[in-house]
Parts: sequence; structure tokens; C-alpha cells
Amino acid sequence: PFVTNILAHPTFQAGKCHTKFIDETPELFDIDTGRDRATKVLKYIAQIQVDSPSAERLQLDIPRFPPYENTPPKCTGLKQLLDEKGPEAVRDWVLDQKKLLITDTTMRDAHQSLLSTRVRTRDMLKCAEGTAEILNDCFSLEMWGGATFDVAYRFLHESPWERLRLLREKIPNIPFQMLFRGANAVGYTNYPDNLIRAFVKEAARHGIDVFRIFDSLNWIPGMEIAMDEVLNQGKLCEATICYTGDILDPKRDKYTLNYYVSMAKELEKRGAHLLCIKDMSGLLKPYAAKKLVTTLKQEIGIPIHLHTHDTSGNQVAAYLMAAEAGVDIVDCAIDSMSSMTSQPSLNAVVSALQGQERDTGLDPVRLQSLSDYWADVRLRYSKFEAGIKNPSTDIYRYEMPGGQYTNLKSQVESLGLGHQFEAVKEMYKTVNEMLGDIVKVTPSSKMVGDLAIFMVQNDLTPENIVERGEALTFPDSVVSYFKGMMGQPAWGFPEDLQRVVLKGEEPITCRPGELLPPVDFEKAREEVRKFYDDATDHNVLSWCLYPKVVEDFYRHRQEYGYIMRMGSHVFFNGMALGETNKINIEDGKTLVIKYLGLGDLNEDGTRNVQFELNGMRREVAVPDKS
Ligand code: 3PY
Ligand code: ZN
Repeated sequence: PFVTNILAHPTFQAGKCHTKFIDETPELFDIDTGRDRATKVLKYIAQIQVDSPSAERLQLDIPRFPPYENTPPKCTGLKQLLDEKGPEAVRDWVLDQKKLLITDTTMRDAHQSLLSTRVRTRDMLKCAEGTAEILNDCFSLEMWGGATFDVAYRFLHESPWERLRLLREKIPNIPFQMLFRGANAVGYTNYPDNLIRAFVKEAARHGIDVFRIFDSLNWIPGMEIAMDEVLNQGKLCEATICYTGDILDPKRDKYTLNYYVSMAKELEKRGAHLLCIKDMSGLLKPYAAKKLVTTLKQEIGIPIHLHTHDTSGNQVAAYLMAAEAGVDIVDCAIDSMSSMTSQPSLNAVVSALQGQERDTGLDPVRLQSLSDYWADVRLRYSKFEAGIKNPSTDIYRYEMPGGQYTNLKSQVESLGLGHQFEAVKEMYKTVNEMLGDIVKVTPSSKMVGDLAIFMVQNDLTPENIVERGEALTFPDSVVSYFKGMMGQPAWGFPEDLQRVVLKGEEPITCRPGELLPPVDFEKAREEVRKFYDDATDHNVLSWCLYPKVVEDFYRHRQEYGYIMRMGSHVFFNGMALGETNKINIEDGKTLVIKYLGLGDLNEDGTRNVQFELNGMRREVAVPDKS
């Protein structure tokens, strides 16, 4: 195979070998032969064909790619200011801008909220050069963190670190932004302090420039380690207040204007370069946005970055009001990936401000080409669409984050409670009141959802839960919340319920990170080596956060190979009878695969699946569980 690898290598074939070619081309020693690799890819497709023989196979035209002029892209963006002059220079630059700055969330929150976080790296890379050029003047691209980290491994069988590296190669000019859940990092549970620090450091090293850090209960101690480490790394520390309730409603006396102002002041005091107002559920009504931003602009000196979800349909208006009030940056998604539970439309905000004082400077015509691209790509993800067809002001009653609103429906359906979705939503509201009105965002929002489902399943009400709860085991997330492992809610825990949930266990009142033993990274590396050779720092960190998910990811790769470059319609839906596809498995190596149909069932429970591979007939056998 070694000689074959040399002969087949594109550099060799192009006659461009130099004396160090063999030393510097490690894949030549890859004993996994071309035939093996092709078989793995065929097995992956065959398994989809066998698992869902009657699924609709999408036959789609290639997407309309956004045109661009410069290859490589010009490096004249805000990223260069950050790298050359540091985060304070960026902060001051932002404050000096008259234009409304934009963060594009298409590659993170938009698909997390609309398509169950399923957008693959391949589809991001295909528009990356165009994005680099068309969005050169925006503040940042939110493209990492939140749920994208574990979903990449779990469902897309790809590494989030590779996504970051590949996007950075093609987009050198725009700051990259991630969502960081304070002491929960990119997970759903508190992690030891040294793991939080190591993760921030590695993410910074891999190219994250702006860290949006929040705590799911607005509990500042939960944010402090991550904030401190971002400051150590010389990156932009964007500390967050999560918005809940309604500052315009005098009857809601917990989450008042004063509550938000004092939190913002404290975050500024702790060194934040930027303040984020994170309206994860889209509750910040237009006039509330004006009031909140106007006041914060008077009370703090750092730039204000507003995030929302357009579930109600009111949020372009909220941005315009906030722009009038002096907000510095707003989060939008490209038109065809925007609105409803996603961010407001970038194209709409740009058009609305054209020729006005806060004109964004972005070009609506070029933005349309990005929107066309994402409209075509979105078709590949149709099976992840939540089917929400219209805005819903119901959200003001339920106060549910955008991503959760779409996910809860499938969570409820998967438990066989589909007909009870309305009851679960109503219970979500009831649980919030029962807990004393808390901030609801990952992971606290998941806990409220889990408890709501649990109460519907067990016919519980706020009136009978304390009495009947004695005999019940509550969901893990609920136990963890009442133990204090998600931090401390501003107005404490309902004590009766806490006692019933904890069943004698003592809750904590300090930071969980103070109690959790530090991770021994060398020991973790040894564990990773048991199933994967490449135990480099970022892979070890991923394993520390998600041991089972990461191990499964490597095992999948061993079985099916590197399938990241497979077209998304094939990756998710397999192939139609007679369909031919080109699948690129590495630079310069493309397989031409035609699907010929299902064959016989074998005695060992496998089924043959027939293909043509590069013009030759090939059959592979995969387990048939039907
Ligand atoms: C996340 O934590 O993933 C969120 O998007 C919260 O809004
Ligand atoms: Zn969001």
C-alpha cells in the first residue's frame, strides 16, 4: 500500500514531489488502503438503505454558491485588529462606530434553533470564502459552542475542532465567536475549574476570538472562572445577562430594570470587554429593548451586544428600537436561516437601516447570494425542520428558549406523549412559577422541561407534588438543580420541594467547581489512548467533557471512515435507486458511487446491498435489524 499511496498521491501525480515529500506526507504510511476506505463509505450508505428502505431519497440540485472575488480572502477585518492590538482596542473601536454592527449566527444558533443543530461542517465550508468577503464588515460570526459541540460528535460524526480549524483557514478576517455556558462549558453539567480553564485556552488557541459567557441562573460566580481565563488568553470576554420576564410589566417585581443594571455593572467591574443581553426566549419586547438599552448605555461604559430569538415575530422591531437607543451590536441570521425560533433576519435589519444614521454598511445584494445558498442547503436538512410555520406570541407566556421550543416537541413525542404537548407547555409555565420564577436557559431550561414532562407523566400538580414526591425518584437534572449543582437561583429554592427531591442529601451553596476534584489530564490521555491514537490536547478535553460520546465517535470513524465530505443529502437520507454520487474521501480521492438496490438477507442476519463503485460492481453486507 505504501507504494500505491505514493503513486496515487496528487502531489506525486502532478510531478511536484520534493526531497521531503515522503517525510512530510504522513498519509503515505496510511495502511488503510483505498479499497478499505471505499468499503467503509459503502457500508455507511448501505446501513442507511437497510435501516430505512422506504425513506424519501432527496434528489437536489447543487446549491447556488455565493460568488467571491479574492482567493485567498483578504485579511483586513476586525480579526486583524484583535490579533495586532488586543481586546481593549476592539472594544474601543466598537464604541467609536456609528454603524450598527452585526454578528451572524447562521452557523450556530440559527441551525441549533431551526434544524436541531444538524448543519454539517461541509455545508459551512462551501460558502466560507463568500461569507468571508460578504460579511467582512460584520462584528463576528457565531459558529461554535452551545449545543454544536456535542451534536457534531454525536449525530454528525465529525470533530468540532476540525470545523473550527477548517473555517478559520477560509475565513481569516472575521472574529469567531462561541457560546460558553459558564461552569457548564459546552455541556449540561458543572465541570471542575481546571477543565474550564483548559477548554477556554484550547478554544482560544484554535481560533475563538469572542467568548460569550453566561450562567443559566444569572449567578455570577458560575461565570467567574471562564471569564478570568478568557481575560488571561487576551481574547474578547463578552459577559452575559440572560433576560427573562418583562421589565415593562409592573407586576413582575423580580427581573426589573434595576436587577439587570446591577448585574451589568458587576460584570463590567469584573473586566468584561462587552456586555451581552441574551434574550434566549425572545421576550424582550421592542419598547422594553429601548428602555433597557437606553438605561444600560447610561450606566456602563462597555459596548452592548443584543441577542434575541424571533419566535414572536416582534424582534426586528426590537432591534430597530435598540439601535435607536444606541445598542452597539445585534445578532442576526442570514434571511433563509432566520426568524421564528431563530434570530431575526440579517437581510431585513440591513435593509431597514439602509441610508439611515445607523446603516450597517453591508451590501443587501451580496447578502441575497448568501441567503440563496442557505435556502438551497436547508433543503438537505428537511427532516430536522420542526414544522413551525408561523410566529407565536405564546412565547411570552411560556418563556421557553428558541432551541428548546423546537426540541421539546420531539422530546415529548419520543416519550409517547405527543398528544400532551399543550399540557407540557402549560406545565413548563407552572413549574417556573413553582420554582419561584427562575432564569430558563441551558441547562436550567432543560431541567424545567424535564420536570414539566415528569409532572405530566405522573399526574403531579404544585399542590400534590410535595406529598406524592416522597415516593418518586425525580429526573437527574432536577436532583442536580436542587443540590445546587447548577448554581444558586437569585431567590433561593422552595424548601419543601428541595427536601422531597433530595431525600436527605445536603445541598451545596458554594460553586460546584470548588468541590469537584481537578481533572488529571495525563490519566485522561491514557484513557483516550485505549481507543484512539491521536490523544492530543483537544481530543482529550472533548473526552473529559463527553467520554461516551467521544468514544462512540472514534469507534464510528474506525467502522465507517472519514465521511465528513459526503454530500448532506446522502449522509442523512442515503441514495435513490439508480442515483450516482461523487464522494470525496480525501484531497484528490473521489469515489463515484451508484446505488443499485438491496440484495438478499444472509443467514447471519446481514443483508447485501449493491453498488457500482468507480464503474465496478460491489456488494457489501450490513446488519439488517428489521
Ligand atoms: C445554548 O446554551 O446552547 C443556548 O443556545 C442557550 O440559549
Ligand atoms: Zn440564542
